[in-house]
Amino acid sequence: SNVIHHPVFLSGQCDVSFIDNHEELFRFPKRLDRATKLLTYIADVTVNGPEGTGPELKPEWPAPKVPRVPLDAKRPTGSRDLLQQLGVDGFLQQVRDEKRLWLTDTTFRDAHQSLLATRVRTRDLLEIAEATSRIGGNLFSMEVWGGATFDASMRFLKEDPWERLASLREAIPNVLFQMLLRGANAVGYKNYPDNVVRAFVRQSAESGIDVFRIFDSLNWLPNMLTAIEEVRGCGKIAEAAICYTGDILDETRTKYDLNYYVQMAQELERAGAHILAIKDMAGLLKPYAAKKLVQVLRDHISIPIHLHTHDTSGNGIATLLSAAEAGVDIVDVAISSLSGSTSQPSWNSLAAALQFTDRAVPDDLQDLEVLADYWAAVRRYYQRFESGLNVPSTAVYQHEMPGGQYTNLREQAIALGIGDRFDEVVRSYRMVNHLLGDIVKVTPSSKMVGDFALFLVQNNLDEASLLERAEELDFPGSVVDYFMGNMGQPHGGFPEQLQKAVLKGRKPLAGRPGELLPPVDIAAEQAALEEKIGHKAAPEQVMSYLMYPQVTVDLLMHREQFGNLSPLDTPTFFYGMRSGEEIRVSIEEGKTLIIKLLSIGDLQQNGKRTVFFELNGQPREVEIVDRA
Ligand code: 3PY
Ligand code: ZN
Repeated sequence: SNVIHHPVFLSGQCDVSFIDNHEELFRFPKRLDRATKLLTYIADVTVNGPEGTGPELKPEWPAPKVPRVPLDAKRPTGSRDLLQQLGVDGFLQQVRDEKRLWLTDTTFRDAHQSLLATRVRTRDLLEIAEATSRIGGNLFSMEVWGGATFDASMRFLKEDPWERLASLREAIPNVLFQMLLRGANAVGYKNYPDNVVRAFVRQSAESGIDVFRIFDSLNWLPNMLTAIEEVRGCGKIAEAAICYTGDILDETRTKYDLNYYVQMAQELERAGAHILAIKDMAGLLKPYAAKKLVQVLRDHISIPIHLHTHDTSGNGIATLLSAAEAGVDIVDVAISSLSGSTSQPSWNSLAAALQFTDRAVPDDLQDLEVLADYWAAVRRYYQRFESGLNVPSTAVYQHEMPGGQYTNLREQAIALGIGDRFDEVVRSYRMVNHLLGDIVKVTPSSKMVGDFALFLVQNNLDEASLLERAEELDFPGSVVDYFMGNMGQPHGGFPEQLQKAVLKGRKPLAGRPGELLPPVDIAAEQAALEEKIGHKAAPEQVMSYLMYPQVTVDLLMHREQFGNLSPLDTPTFFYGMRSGEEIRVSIEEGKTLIIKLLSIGDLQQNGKRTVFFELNGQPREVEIVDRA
């Protein structure tokens, strides 16, 4: 329409050179603005590399095949339709009554959090969403949100997690959406005042979450109650978790024995949990331990039991099968090409293993392969975030590191310049757990153990030298927080001597942080955010700001500078463009930009480079600071 309304065009005096000679056609404020922002981003990432780590030549990958689903065919009735028909209690009764095993697909959340440092972009999820809603129409739920995806999407992918949720919800209306909520820590790394947790739950429910898996990083029940109550109040499903650590079959490890878990499960049922989750975040639940745990829990509680594990040791499928034999109702799996290792066991494998048994799942094995093919191709885009851990590793039984932490801790170590000492970091992680008296390790307690471990390696400290020098050391913030009681109370208490050395005279909190912290004035926070960004903020953005003030402001500023980057394909998003390469970017329905990168200029005195493009056939230049 820019063309057909142009006076020269309307006068009829034009041929094809008309567009070339009238650059003003592309100077419409909004449109040109978006294109310029996009070119600036592409120039920047081409010159400075993925996440600013130095330029890397973009590899050439074959395009993933997106399965063509018969879009006119009726979408299968899914768990979300059932929930709407039957209500929470009726639906969960059906889950209990049916013989089949129910599955949760974690591909959109934990799988990539655990394999690819949480980097999978919304665009790649959306491409396969429609197909998943049909092929996965028999799932109990899809875990699509929460955990580390919330801050990682803002921090690294420059995405708004709420936009991700809204667009997935639209594409997948029939299957329950599940999120991981860290109890009083919501989707952050510290305890928030109760009113923040409640507001966050309400907004998440409103934005499309149906099932909330709620845990506390120290298995400290008081930290879970507010969230459970609020989820119930929203009419959603409250799935409360016992985090599994240790080994219930090992009689020498008495701190977390069978009785410990049974008691906690009973307390959670009494507290109003609709479902009990066994959250085996590190993959420590061995097959025969799973059988025993599920059997005994089944005898002591009546709500459905949902097992979450990680396949780090290679024992994952065996664990799920023995839990299935013992009567577990729901288990977590991931599509095969994003399964195994630090991720969940394979959906495809489990579905095949259960065929022709009374716990068989109704999923079509061939269709699952189609989803797997898509993800196998997409996974290549993220190869630089792979953990390098591609065989079963029983070392997890020693270090007990959560699957979701492994790749992230590795990234942290690289960022600190000790990536080549990652072995030491892992050993140190185990030592820290021992020093702390064997604690439950899951976000944020696991992050604290990780920070502590990195700190020891950076400072060349072992257990003896640490204890000797503790008084004079300046411990990482998360470690101080932990010993202050800001994450809650660990089972068995704090090691007193170390606590004294870390706190250096400060008095630790005695009660529950969420109760002691003054309520946040949410309207005032909204005003503060709006002041910083210079325009009105949506309620969802305010929630992000309450969780991660700086990250949220940075994201919104990034948006101002570069625009919404979701239309960019993932290889271009991470690597930029090769000289001579041409891409098409569909910025909205019917509007496609054709971008060609011609060349990158030499480094100038002012530290900048000029990047030469062609945008829809017109030459364009962008100046970029070379930070590499
Ligand atoms: C998270 O909190 O992000 C986790 O995945 C914990 O297992
Ligand atoms: Zn997990």
